[in-house]
Amino acid sequence: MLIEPGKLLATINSPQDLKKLKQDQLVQLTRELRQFIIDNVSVYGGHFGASLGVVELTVALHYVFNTPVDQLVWDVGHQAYGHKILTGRREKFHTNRLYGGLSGFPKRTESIYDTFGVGHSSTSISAALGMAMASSYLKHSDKQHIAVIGDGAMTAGLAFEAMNHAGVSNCNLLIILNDNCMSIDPNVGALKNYLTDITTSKTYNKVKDELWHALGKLSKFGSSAREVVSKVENGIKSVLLKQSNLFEALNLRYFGPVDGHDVDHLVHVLGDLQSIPGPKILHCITIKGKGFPEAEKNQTKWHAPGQFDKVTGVIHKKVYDTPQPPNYQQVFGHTIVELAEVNDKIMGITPAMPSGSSMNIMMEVMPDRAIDVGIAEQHAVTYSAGLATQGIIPFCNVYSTFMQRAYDQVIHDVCIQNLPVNFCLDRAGFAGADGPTHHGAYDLAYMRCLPNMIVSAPMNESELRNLMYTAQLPRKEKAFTIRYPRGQGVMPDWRTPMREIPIGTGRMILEGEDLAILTIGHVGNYAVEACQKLQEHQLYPAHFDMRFVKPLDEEMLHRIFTRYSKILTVEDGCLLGGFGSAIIEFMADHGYNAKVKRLGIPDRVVEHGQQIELQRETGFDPKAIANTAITLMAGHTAESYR
Ligand SMILES: Cc1ncc(C[n+]2csc(CCOP(=O)(O)OP(=O)(O)O)c2C)c(N)n1
Repeated sequence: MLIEPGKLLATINSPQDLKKLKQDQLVQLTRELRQFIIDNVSVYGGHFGASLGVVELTVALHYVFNTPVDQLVWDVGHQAYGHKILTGRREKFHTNRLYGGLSGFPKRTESIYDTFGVGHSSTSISAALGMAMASSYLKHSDKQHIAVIGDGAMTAGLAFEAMNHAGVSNCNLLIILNDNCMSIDPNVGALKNYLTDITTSKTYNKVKDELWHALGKLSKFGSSAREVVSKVENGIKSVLLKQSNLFEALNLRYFGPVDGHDVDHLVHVLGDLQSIPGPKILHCITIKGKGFPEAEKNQTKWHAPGQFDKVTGVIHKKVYDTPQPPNYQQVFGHTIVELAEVNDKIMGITPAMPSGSSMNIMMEVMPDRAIDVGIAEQHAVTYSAGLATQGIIPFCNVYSTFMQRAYDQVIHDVCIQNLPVNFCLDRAGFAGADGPTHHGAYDLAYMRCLPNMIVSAPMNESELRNLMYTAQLPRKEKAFTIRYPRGQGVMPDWRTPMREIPIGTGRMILEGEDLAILTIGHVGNYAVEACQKLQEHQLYPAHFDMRFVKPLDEEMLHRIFTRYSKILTVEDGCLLGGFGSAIIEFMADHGYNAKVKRLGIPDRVVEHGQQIELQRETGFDPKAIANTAITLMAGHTAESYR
């Protein structure tokens, strides 16, 4: 379906075209850009509210700054749709997040305007500061460097590390704080309260207004602007301002708050800030979902709503005739509540993903026992470790990809101290349309090499429940990782009674001959499908769901290696150092000599697409498993099974 841009937008193929517009045309352009985003996302899906909220900012930034020479860095990048559309990707925008199409995030290989690849939050200030330092070293003194960061992303330690550094630098760095009071869920923590205070404080706004008044005269002063600014600062940025402003205290000049939906004013303000040297921050107030009433009203739901009817605002949901399996996320959310109702030591921790992980279910019914700590994975892990020292049983739920950020905390604060913390790693395996920044590809490998760590993956809903049940049983030591993918399991009737799974035990799914297929986690269901197909070809491999990557079920493996000379391992994780590697290590350590073939995520960056498309591409979908099994068992070529 071809989506037509508005008349003005149709003329913009680069920021150079944008600069040809008169300033009084910008409001019309923002309307058209907003509509184009609505038209596209309603049909093709993707992130929504965040991009709508920065339409005016995006237009103003590209209108004022000399991109791509000036370096514009978007934090997270889920809000950069307007940026993509204005920087030559309008005609391809309908491929956004689709297999082979545009990435949903800024990506250096996609456009010269994408100065830094993003997806994970809170990197923008560090990256822009690095660029600014480089420019200063290379004597590109006129070059501007702008980081656009949300109030949610600002809660992360990394953002503060960067500001701490920026404050003692002399770089041309402009931080734009896009404050909409929202993360995906409502933003949390003391910083949020501070930003609200600063936005509503009368004293503050009086000082601010005076400052802007003075700044408004800047253009008249031409090259003496810097002098004027310092006078203005000395004059009205009083002791009060310095002491009461967090950013000023870090030596960043603070400007704002300004209305982030007033494109005219933004152009004016950004123009002025261009001539103010050194690190500075502009505080913009915006509304997430601006311009689409449903999205403004329910900002969490409309963060990434999927396809919807742009007229009625109704989100399209697939309708099925038969009961469907739940998402693993829902199973986690309900099961932790069930367990916590009986075991009062259980607590839930999420770093900024209450609705994504379904921790919000527990937060709703047990608000004092389930907490969102903000975009702060490192803190979430160490905080959980602290809880564990006092006998609490923490279930720290972190997306597999975001746990990468807290790796040292897992090692230093949990494993070395041998603390019984439970980690539920969500979105393990391919994340799908979010792409390589979000794939949970590495967790099996990065967790299994750690001492005092149990690593498991459920093959279905019931197994997830059992693993969670097992993880909350009294245990004095060892961390316990349970990783599961995004999306549906396989059991419509999933509320099965829970039982303990002895740690380090696998289970046989299918008895067979010649070949043993060893799987870990949800991809075991692909092997089940493959085995059914193979039986039609009179091929009968055995199938084992190993359940634990660490400790491995050694007894079972001894039996397997004694009985089978051909082994096929399947995992939705990286092949280097993952589950298959563990099996080969076992084989080598015990002197077995089987023919082993490993299927999983190869050693390269796998782009975005639906999970199944990516599994097909990388060769571990049901068909690829069956074909590999045929090759191994009968020496046939992979083509023999279609
Ligand atoms: C390290 C990391 N943790 C979690 C996320 C998931 N995430 C994506 S966007 C988002 C909220 C960002 O909020 P904010 O920066 O205020 O931007 P807004 O969506 O409100 O525009 C979160 C938590 C992430 N991308 N990176």
